[in-house]
Amino acid sequence: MTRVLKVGAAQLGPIQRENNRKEVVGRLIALLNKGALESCDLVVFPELALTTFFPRWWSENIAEFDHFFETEMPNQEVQPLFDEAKKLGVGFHLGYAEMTPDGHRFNTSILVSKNGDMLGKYRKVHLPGHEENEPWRTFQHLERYYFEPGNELKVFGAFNGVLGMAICNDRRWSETYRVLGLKGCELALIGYNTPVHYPPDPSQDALAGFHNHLVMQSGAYQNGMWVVGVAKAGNEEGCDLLGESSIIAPSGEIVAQCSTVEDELVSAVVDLDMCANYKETLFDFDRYRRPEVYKSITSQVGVEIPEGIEVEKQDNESLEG
Ligand code: CDT
Repeated sequence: MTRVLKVGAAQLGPIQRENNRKEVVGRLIALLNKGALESCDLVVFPELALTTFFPRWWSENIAEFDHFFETEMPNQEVQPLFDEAKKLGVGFHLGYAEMTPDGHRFNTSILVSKNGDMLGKYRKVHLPGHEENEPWRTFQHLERYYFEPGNELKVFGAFNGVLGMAICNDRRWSETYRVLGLKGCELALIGYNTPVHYPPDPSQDALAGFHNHLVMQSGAYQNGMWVVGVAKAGNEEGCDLLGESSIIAPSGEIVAQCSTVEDELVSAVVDLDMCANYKETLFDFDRYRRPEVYKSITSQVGVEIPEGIEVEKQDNESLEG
């Protein structure tokens, strides 16, 4: 059985507030067709791929933004994408804002088969930003206001392999990849909307691209899995979003990367059997992991410096002198 598939990273340029679902789905269908022309089995779209990144705005009345959420999937406006997938025989991954029938809001992604059937759903676990209006910021990052966190990192048997999903900020946490890795994940699909400017610490702005690749490349290598990281990029409502969508091999090497901040598809041949090179050697979990030494990872949230360790604060004045 062949364990080789062609994967497309379908980066999106900005989606402005006035862009409606029909326009956006049209762009997704165009990218899906590009993927089909490149013989892709699977095309990966980013986080919140149907709307602008609305958590950048505060609204006193949370329901005012309900029109950014999908109450069912597929729905009438997104159905043409599912139909096109079936027609072309190309699967896809899509991020969107989900509203459940009982009124819960999640930042969600789905995996859809080559027949247009739903294979799996994931709800973002690590919600970054803040929950209250912080008017001092150039723009807000209110994911913790608009969404509830998901509670599970899952894998799915699909495309002849073990596939996992994570969403944007999840990719900065090594726990994400390790939990997926412990479930045998061979290909992690990750969409992101990453503002280049980080208001709490602008010294990180120049490193946004470096950090993006750093976390995904190390996650891939340390767990012997492929990682596909896909951006919504460009200037969206005055906010610059990082591009640099990429396909990363289990070696940690980038094998394909977008070069624009617009709608762009890059693809690569993904050999799932390459994962074994790492999973069965350096990162042979069965043989080398020491879970009894890692207990604090699941029992503790914040930093707890062990008793008896005293850190002397440096006197700033003497430094300046
Ligand atoms: N969408 C998302 O998760 N973005 C975050 C921005 C961090 S700043 C609050 C990210 O980790 O890229």
